Amino acid sequence: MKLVLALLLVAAAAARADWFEAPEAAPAPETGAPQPVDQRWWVVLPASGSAERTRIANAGVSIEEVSGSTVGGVADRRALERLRAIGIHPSRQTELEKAHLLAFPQPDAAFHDYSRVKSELAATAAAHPKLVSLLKIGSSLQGRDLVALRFNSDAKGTQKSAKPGVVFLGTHHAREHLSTEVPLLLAKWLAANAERADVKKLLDSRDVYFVPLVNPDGAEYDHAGCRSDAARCSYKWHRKNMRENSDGSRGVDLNRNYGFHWNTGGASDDPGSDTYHGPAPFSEPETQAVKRFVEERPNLKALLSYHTFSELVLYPWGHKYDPIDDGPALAAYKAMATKFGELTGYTPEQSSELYIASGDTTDWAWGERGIFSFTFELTPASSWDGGFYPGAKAIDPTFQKNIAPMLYLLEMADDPYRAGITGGGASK
Ligand code: 0X9
Ligand code: ZN
Repeated sequence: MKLVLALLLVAAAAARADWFEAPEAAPAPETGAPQPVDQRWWVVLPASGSAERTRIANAGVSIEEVSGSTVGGVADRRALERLRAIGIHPSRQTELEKAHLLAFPQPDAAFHDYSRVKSELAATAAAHPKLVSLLKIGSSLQGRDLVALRFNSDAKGTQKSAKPGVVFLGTHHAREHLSTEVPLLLAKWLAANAERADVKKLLDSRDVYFVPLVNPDGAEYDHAGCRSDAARCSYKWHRKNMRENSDGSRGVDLNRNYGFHWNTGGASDDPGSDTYHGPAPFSEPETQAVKRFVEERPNLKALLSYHTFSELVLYPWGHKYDPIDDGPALAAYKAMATKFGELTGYTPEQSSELYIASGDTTDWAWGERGIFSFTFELTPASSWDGGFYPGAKAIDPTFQKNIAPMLYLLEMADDPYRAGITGGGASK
């Protein structure tokens, strides 16, 4: 047994070394042979600040990690061509087909697929009928339900509430499966701990929603090769929804499709790119559903959208470098982000410090609706620790770490501005 384990470790180390250390040749120039439209590579690129990262994002790369003066991300052929045209050359480049097999050596049955997310949410609502209700906020492109769990001690289903509202969203990006687990487990935790004095006080005075799976079609597609009986998973590294684009590629980046300063930077015109913004703002049923959900609930005061990975707490603006110009709001954002950082160990920063990207959820929710909105990039910190596919071992610690930030956001939701006055403290 030990020998087998040792052999596996050696094989895994060799495989990792191949992924991370051996630069591969740039893609061959186009020949007569047809190329798959959606072929993509994991690339490591030199970038020493947010302006350089934005140039890379503008070329259509989905930047996934920042490490010193380099970034790692996913690029399609056109993004590679654009990078080359502006003089940026990958120091490493690996076909995703090779990388993804390394990412998950075995199936991860602990992750919830679409049908298990639905059944867990339904079971939670059924077990707590006085507090919890289940609602459908829309349908995905392929017709799957977009399901929300609501916590409100008075109002159920779609009944109106005047209580300050908070919404937690998961998995805009298909391959970020941990961002389904966290809101799902937080919702279950809230139901299980509803009688704890501090939790009860919050739940009596708030209107709370969880939508753990905004992009069910993409998530299902991503793990379709990972049946529970599969010897090895072959996740597809799929990011977008499942829109069939005119060039034969798949998907619109839902976190570039929101209609606030849509397509003004860090989003791609290339349908094959991982950051394709779609043909129009809110062209996708998934972003339309979130929009409608938010617009129908003027009591919403705070929003948190979970993504992976890099361990960051991000706040608007993301479409421009300027800070938000409402001084008290900016002070509140900074204080809350700092508090979130203390509670999680994640790094707080304005979204555009990472890189400019337009059309994301939080810029829209803040810019159009005045909702205090954050993006959490969850565990792990880097691709060395598993990137999008950190394995089931990451679920519980990441969920546990995110309980206190959830309670803090619920606490602050009656008046988020007060964070700027109290320095992030809950009371004035
Ligand atoms: O690029 C994204 O959509 C998010 N990162 S991810 O790796 N999960 O794809 C971050 C969005 C943050 N917003 C801006 N930088 N504008
Ligand atoms: Zn994401």
